[in-house]
Amino acid sequence: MLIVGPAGSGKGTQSKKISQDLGIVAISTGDIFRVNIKEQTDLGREAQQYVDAGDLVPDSVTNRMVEDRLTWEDAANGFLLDGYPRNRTQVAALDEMLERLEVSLDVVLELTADREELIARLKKRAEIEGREDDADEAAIRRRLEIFESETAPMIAEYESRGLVQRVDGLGPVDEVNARIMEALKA
Ligand code: B4P
Repeated sequence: MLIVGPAGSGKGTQSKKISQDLGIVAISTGDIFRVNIKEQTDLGREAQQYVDAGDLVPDSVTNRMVEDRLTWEDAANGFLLDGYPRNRTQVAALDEMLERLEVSLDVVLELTADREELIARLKKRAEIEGREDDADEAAIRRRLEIFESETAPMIAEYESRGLVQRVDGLGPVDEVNARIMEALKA
């Protein structure tokens, strides 16, 4: 399963809940980058400037990282990818990875929310968690722009494959989660 949506739409929040409910591992490319940046690994040093600016980390780096992560034992019984793929190049890479793993994609869950709500949520999180990319207005704008220019066309591609379930991400977390569970039943 994939979970997609603009920054602040609730991807990370909901993927943790879905992972618990369905007993499958949630893999967040954003979280992996943040851990590596904190620990200043080679990957973290490579990714930091892009994450802080709200740009996508280069596809070659991101694809390699996901390909490696999908070979871990905890992904053998199914997985949820949060924040990956984010553009068409990553879709093509993921298609190849899934083919090699002999896994087929069941659903692409798209969370939606209006721009004002997205910005309000990210600013609130900046106060609570102090993420650099939430604290910087230019980085927030950049993330939302990239969603429109690169990720939305990618979602359209999955839509043409009949895989997209769109869920309204507005409202309390538990309400959104209930909507997601309903959509997944369908
Ligand atoms: P991500 O970690 O994916 O960051 P995000 O888009 O902001 O989503 P996140 O999951 O953190 O937030 P959520 O909407 O759950 O990416 C960060 C950066 O990593 C990218 O900019 C890029 O540089 C890099 N990156 C990641 N993946 C990449 C890829 N595939 N290719 C290249 N680069 C990549 O939640 C936001 C806030 O809203 C939270 O504070 C939450 O508490 C709140 N919230 C959630 N649901 C709510 C609700 N219903 N009501 C109120 N608040 C809610």
